Amino acid sequence: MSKEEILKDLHEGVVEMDEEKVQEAAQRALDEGVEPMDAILDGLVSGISEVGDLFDEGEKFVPEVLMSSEALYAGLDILKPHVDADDLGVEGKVILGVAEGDVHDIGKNLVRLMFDVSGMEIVDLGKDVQNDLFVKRCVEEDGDIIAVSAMMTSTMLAIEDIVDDARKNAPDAKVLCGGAPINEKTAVQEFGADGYANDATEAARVALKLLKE
Ligand code: B12
Repeated sequence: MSKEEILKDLHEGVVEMDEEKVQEAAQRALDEGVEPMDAILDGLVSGISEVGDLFDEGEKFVPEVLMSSEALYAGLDILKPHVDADDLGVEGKVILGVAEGDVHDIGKNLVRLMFDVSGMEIVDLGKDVQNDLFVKRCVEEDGDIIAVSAMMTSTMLAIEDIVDDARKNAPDAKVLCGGAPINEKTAVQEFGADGYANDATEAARVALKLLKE
């Protein structure tokens, strides 16, 4: 089976909410030597992006999107342990979580994966994290970076509060944020964050830059 066919199966498995198809394709990707990160990005993430478009068009509904994300996670579980450690030599501790009121954690988990393979230490607070917990845990854990994910226009507003809290109570920590409704301008100019990234690979790069500042 060619790489293209395997990626297509991963993509289709996510769209079709077919956990078994995704698991089989993920295993085949490993057996056939497909780069695990390619399988994740060009198969699984590409599939959930199509699901997002179908959701926007009213062709898919929340329960189906949820089943598609479960299929994505089934593939991620198989591929994740095989992602090559691209150790960027980053030494730092990141406090990571999804903003209050927001349960979208697929993006956050991919960011976590990239932080992980870059050599960073991660404290994962999970999803729907109370605003004040980010800075509180950063102080307790002596973190270097507070990384906030927000996927909704309503929940992204939490970032501004977290930045204010950080400036007062954890002045040495850098705040990094990301998520679909956010861009560099909103993140840095409006919310006052130190950094923004639009995908997981870039997130690790920006984190590295912030740690060196
Ligand atoms: C999957 C999904 C769900 C799943 C979530 C499952 C899960 N465990 O995550 C379920 C079904 C639960 C869900 C529920 C809802 N959803 Co929804 N959902 C999506 C969907 C289709 C895909 C999101 C996703 O996972 N994308 C794939 C990942 C890989 O991309 P990503 O998250 O953007 O992450 C990347 C980057 O943003 C970046 N990044 C992300 N986080 C961070 C953090 C840092 C620090 C950095 C540097 C970078 C970074 O790197 C990531 C990896 O490359 C989007 C549509 C879309 N097109 O985005 C809607 C979407 C986000 N949902 C939406 C809505 C409205 C809802 C609901 C309110 C629906 C409802 N009526 O109940 C609920 C809300 C629940 C809640 N309170 O949070 C809206 C939000 C609209 C808005 N702008 O406010 C969207 C945009 C759909 C739409 N067009 O209406 N949803």
